[in-house]
Amino acid sequence: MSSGFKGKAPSRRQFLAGAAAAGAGAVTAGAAKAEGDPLITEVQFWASGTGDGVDATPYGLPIRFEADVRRRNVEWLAADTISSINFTPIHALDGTITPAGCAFERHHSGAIELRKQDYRLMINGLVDTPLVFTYDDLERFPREQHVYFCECAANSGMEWAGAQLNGAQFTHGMIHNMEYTGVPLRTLLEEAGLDTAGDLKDKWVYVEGADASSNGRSIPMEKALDDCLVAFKANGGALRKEHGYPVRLVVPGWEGSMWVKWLRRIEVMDGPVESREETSKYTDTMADGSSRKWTWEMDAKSVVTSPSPQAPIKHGKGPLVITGLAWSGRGAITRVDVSKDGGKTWETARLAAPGDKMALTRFCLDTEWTGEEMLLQSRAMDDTGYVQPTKAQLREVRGLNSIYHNNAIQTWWIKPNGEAENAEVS
Ligand SMILES: Nc1nc2c(c(=O)[nH]1)N[C@H]1C(S)=C(S)[C@@H](COP(=O)(O)O)O[C@H]1N2
Ligand SMILES: [Mo]
Repeated sequence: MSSGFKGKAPSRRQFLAGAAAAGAGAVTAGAAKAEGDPLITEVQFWASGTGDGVDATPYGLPIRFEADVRRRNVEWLAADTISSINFTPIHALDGTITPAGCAFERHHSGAIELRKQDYRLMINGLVDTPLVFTYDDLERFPREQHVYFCECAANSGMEWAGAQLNGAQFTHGMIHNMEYTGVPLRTLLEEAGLDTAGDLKDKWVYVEGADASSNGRSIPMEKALDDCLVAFKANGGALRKEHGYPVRLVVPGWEGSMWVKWLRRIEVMDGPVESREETSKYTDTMADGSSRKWTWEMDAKSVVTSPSPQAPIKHGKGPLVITGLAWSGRGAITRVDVSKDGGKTWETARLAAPGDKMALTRFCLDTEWTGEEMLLQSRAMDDTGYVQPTKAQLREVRGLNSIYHNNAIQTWWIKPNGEAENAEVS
């Protein structure tokens, strides 16, 4: 292999020098130290012996050095963890798919353990033939695979009154994005037969879980027949217990509360039930005290995940990657703008891939940081033409009494030392 290649390949130093001349700047600053670095000049212990054999971890977990990338809850939010929520560490992830092991959980009466053998799904009410499916039955229907985000309507809810929680994980982490495999709900409803229901326009389905809370929600028939999935796999594998094993409902683009886990019953009805989770909860109290209901779709939203309070800039001025997530429950993300000055001027970010409908979209702005403070914001647009509002714009319409459905623009105050803090410029 002693071809002429060796002589022609640029040395690391030449490469770095070239890169610097091309404007890559301070990314190369550490290179000069390479010569005296024992990590380069000495044989390290990991190269002096052998590593683990193939069966050391039949089902692997992340390496221990990444232990900090984990779900977290905010203890004062709920009296007990069985009816609470934790948050996805979005500040530490990239791409769009959320690893199941750190995807947020929201339970009203704890995560239950339900075996496939004990699983039953009933369809009843205004159907021609009431049916009960086992888990195995579900796997015999034609299936579909789709990537969708699931966002709790309470995501960013604590931020209505002002900047509150210090980290993208806490302000925006009630969201996950997975590839689901499942049977269209339409297929199962048609299997039971909808002639008895008559005109489907004013019909609803009521969906319930097998947990003690049951988390019942009413869904208009139009949505039930459109794109809802009765899902039994996420990210290629079985659903995790905490995400509804063995079967959950996927309601693309609509608030997480409707994504019933441990799905046990679907009743076709001639009206909505107006259950707890769609009256006293998950409605929006307006300025005049009245309540806005049936706000199912999650409006376009985005957040810079890095830099952010839990992901400060540690490398000083020079090349900086600003990255984040954008999504819309009404369709696909078409554009994301980033502002460094609290919304006075905007630059259009690069989308890692064209936005998928009702799925997370990753954006990046590859930029140079002068070392000055920034008021970092992102603003999402979707294919309906909707533009993510500022906090002031949202409050003008909704007042200050809301908890749910806060999709306002988020601001991170980046300080000259690279640290970041939750801030509000409105
Ligand atoms: N059966 C059941 N389904 C449920 C819930 C529940 O407590 N029980 N919580 C709902 C709420 S409010 C949300 S936001 C999502 C959260 O899904 P996740 O736990 O997979 O993140 O599940 C929904 N489905
Ligand atoms: Mo939720």
